Amino acid sequence: MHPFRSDIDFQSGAMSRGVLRTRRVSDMLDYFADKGAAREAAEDRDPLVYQYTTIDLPEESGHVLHGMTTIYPGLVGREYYMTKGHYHRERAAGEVYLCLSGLGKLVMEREDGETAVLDMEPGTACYVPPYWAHRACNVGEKPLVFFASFPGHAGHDYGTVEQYGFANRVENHGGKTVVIDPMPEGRGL
Ligand code: S6P
Ligand code: ZN
Repeated sequence: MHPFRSDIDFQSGAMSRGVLRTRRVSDMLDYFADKGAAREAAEDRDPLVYQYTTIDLPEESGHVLHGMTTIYPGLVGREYYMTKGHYHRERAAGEVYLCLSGLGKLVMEREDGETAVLDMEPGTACYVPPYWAHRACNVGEKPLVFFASFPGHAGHDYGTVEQYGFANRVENHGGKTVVIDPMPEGRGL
């Protein structure tokens, strides 16, 4: 393969090459806590929640997949717009998120119940170690834009998160950002 470059707009998250995917509320009905609010939004104007572009590279070890994500500002019920979130199919594959614009929270969780939440702001690189599911939430008023880079063989497992969700949810309560943790004292695992 020949070396190549791509051009990125830090404000919008647009990338000059790669495969663009979009996620609207209707694509995520089971992901938001407030199912009624999600259904209503989907039936109304079905807003774009996020979009992401991944460079089209062979999904094999040795390559470094990378791409851009833009999560728009907004709420479904009290919950901030967020990505679906996933484990890597190959659990031992980590990832780096570099925030370029906006404000976010990176919600992570392990299958043994361990959880973590990191703040994302322009200039922060967040490390998602192997075995951690990850979801980004936009808690600001403008688009949250970040660059992600992960091993070629990582693959994606969306099914586990779709079925069990994340323990922690990020919500807006009266203008304040709150991380809802159902077991703040730990899960005793
Ligand atoms: C891929 C990486 C990101 C996400 C993107 C969308 O491993 O974590 O590029 O694909 O942020 O999120 P999701 O959960 O819909 O893939
Ligand atoms: Zn990932």
